[in-house]
Amino acid sequence: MTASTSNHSPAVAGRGTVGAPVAGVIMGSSSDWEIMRHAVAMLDEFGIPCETRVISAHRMPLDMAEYGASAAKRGLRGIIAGAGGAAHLPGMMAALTPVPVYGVPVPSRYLRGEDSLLSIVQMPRGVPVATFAIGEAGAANAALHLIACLATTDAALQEKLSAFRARQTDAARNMAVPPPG
Ligand code: RP5
Repeated sequence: MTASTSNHSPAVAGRGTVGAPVAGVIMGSSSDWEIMRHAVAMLDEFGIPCETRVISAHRMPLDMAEYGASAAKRGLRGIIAGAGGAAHLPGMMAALTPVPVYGVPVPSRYLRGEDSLLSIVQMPRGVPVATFAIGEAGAANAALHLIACLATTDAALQEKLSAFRARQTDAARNMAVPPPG
């Protein structure tokens, strides 16, 4: 797999420099980009070609339906969907496609993203959305989870993931706090 472009405009449709995108990163508004860019950065780090799009569930319902209907045919293996407030996008996307959907609750202005989290995580039985933490960590972890799924059939990617984990372990082992006094 090849590294995708580093052009981080939220309106960019395709990021993979070579090969078709295997991951979609979609969000309800350009205002979600500050959170969702952490998913794209992680996919970039692992060389996963991805595409990004703003698709608002309530403002662009027909575009949302079209994206969902074409996702599998276009070769997407996972869709990371972020939204804030009454966050319908991940659940609706999961209803529109068999491609796994990874939901990222974006912090909202008044309820700090607790509304987004509950909107995404409380899917009724039968149409799952894998739901991650509110904010940047959730966006990065959604990408890592998608990468882990892809790595089950890609030994080279599995090695990259193991190396990533090992670096985190080393960094934690080297952490220090100031001495007493
Ligand atoms: C949701 O409403 C978006 O996902 C975003 O988190 C929130 C605010 O959208 P904007 O008013 O910034 O476009 O649809």
